[in-house]
Amino acid sequence: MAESAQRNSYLQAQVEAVHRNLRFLETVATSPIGIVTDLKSLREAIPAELASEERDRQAFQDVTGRGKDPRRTGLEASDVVRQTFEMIGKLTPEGESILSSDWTSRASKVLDRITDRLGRDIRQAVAASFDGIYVIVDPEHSNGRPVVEVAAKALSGGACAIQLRDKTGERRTVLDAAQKLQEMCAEAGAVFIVNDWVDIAALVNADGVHLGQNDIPIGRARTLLSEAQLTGTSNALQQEALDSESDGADYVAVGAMFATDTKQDTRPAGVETLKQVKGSVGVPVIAIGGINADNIGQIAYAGADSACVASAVTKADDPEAATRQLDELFKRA
Ligand code: TZP
Ligand code: MG
Repeated sequence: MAESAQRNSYLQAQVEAVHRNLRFLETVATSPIGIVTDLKSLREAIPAELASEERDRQAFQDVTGRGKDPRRTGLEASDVVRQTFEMIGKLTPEGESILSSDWTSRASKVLDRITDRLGRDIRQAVAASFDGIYVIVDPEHSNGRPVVEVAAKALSGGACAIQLRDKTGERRTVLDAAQKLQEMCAEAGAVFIVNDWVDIAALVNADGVHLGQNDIPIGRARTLLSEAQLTGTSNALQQEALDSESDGADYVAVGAMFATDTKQDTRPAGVETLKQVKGSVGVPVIAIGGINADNIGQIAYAGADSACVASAVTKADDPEAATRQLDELFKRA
């Protein structure tokens, strides 16, 4: 008897938590309007006896006032709601359901829509911060210097993003470097992208992963990534960039713009292709390949949102000064 009373109060606390988290989602998932209405109707169908709108709002302010993007907190709240109502279902004795199967199936669909929407909004906001110099660090092209050291200098020089590209290292070495770079980029307010390795991007919670035409397809990569993590692709043709966008790429890189020694077997895709791509996709467009201080102006004029460079920074004697100079030239053009 005592056990059952205890379980009931425990279950009731979970029900109250679902109620509160749904109200929180109403405050962060503000569009489209249909989602808010659906959330409200789900919430109002919950038997939450202790709910207090005033107390909830106060609690939300405490959380959202801490500087974390409320959309990210919203994604976490969606997960919590789903796990909590599933647990309530499992712990409730047969025939005594608190949340009906109709309610849970409706809730599941609404939460899917919310995570889609919040994830897309977050990815778009992150991609919008590709607005300057995006630096690829690669241990094979850093003049023997550790990638973390080169990246630290690029960040001090104002890089908006760092990509870790390592085609030859042991996976654990790549993982360790990725972990460190993720922390450094988060601290600097820059985007961190892992080249090729979707698993490593997922493990270190990188901002995203960069995929070539013959790498894991975006759709498959997405199943390993969180909703908030980006995918970007390499493209040499306008059609490839269009296909990338319709497959869900959050940004497209176009190149090689100019001759490069950093990557073997690149296909040329000059400034004209860059202009065509910029005129035909809605996602940010990043120029790549052989970009340096002499030609970065052409890239900026052609409308690239960002210039992605490896050797112009990673092989410079002073990667910080090189990044700063490229950034100024790019933004001035
Ligand atoms: N993809 C197309 S060109 C290229 C990659 C990774 C190399 C970019 O390096 P660099 O040194 O800036 O030419
Ligand atoms: Mg690749």
